[in-house]
Amino acid sequence: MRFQIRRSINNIYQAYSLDDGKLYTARIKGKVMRKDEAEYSPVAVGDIAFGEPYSESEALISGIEERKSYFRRWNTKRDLNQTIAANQDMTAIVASPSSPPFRPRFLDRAIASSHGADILLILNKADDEIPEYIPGCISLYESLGFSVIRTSSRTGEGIAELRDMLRGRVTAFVGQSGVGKSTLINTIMGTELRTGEVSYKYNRGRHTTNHALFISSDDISIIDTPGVREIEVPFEDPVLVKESFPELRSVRCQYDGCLHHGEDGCAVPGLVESGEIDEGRYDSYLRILSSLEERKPFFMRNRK
Ligand SMILES: Nc1nc2c(ncn2[C@@H]2O[C@H](COP(=O)(O)OP(=O)(O)OP(=O)(O)O)[C@@H](O)[C@H]2O)c(=O)[nH]1
Ligand SMILES: [Mg+2]
Ligand SMILES: [Zn+2]
Repeated sequence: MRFQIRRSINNIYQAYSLDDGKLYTARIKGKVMRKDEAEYSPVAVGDIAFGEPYSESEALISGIEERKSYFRRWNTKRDLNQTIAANQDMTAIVASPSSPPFRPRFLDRAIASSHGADILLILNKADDEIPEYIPGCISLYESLGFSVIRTSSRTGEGIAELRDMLRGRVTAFVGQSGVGKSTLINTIMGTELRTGEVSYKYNRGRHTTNHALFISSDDISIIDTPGVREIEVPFEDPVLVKESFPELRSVRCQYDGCLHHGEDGCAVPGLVESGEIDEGRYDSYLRILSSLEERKPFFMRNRK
């Protein structure tokens, strides 16, 4: 049987059977899938798994199909990659203007943690006062080709437009805790997901959503994910990181496949100097590359 994973809590999954249309509580069969020790959990919400039921409502999963896309982060507590959502058509990165504060470098890391899916940037809580630097920052992302939308669950701004963008596909909502992901999903889907108060003491969310969840209606499917305080890019091929920076992936330097981090004949520093490439974005990129170095097994380090 083939299943779509709809919820994952401590290695127990809610799996929707694509064959009989029933929901099963599923576990991973034995050790077959544990061989990939580099992953926090071998199965993520959105995965298509195969396995067999062993009762009316329980099943064993023995493998997953290759992912066409994923959002994956570095789990700093466990020192492992962790896939948060899989097989989404679009990753919606949700941010808020002030509570919690808007952080472009967070966006850069979130973009670089998503592969194979379109990116949508959502500036939510548009009813809140928008600090002066934000519109310019948003235009930069638009000029790089990212779709951006402003929304508010309070005033309804942008909701109809967002609904249109979500129609007919699967979208994973990711972002800092407290930016209003679950509230937005409730507004769109009419669901009653638990939402929380932003902690004013720290001006950040309180991790109200604690596991990823697949929600679908006739024409819209959404994966809600737990908010994070910080996002770290997973350990992966630096070429993938370069690919997620549109302004860097197209630059041709002296060496083919230049990673733009200090190689001889690299054209990027000049483009940053002349203002054609945004300095903050380039800085984000360099920081991500060095964080990957720290995650590499030592014998692979310092290889360009
Ligand atoms: N001003 C304003 N506040 C909002 C809006 N949407 C949500 N909030 C508030 O933001 C807080 C956090 O909302 P949640 O929907 O729980 O945020 P979340 O992103 O799901 O948080 P996590 O589950 O921790 O990742 C709540 O207090 C909401 O009332 C909005 O459009 N405008
Ligand atoms: Mg939430
Ligand atoms: Zn270069």
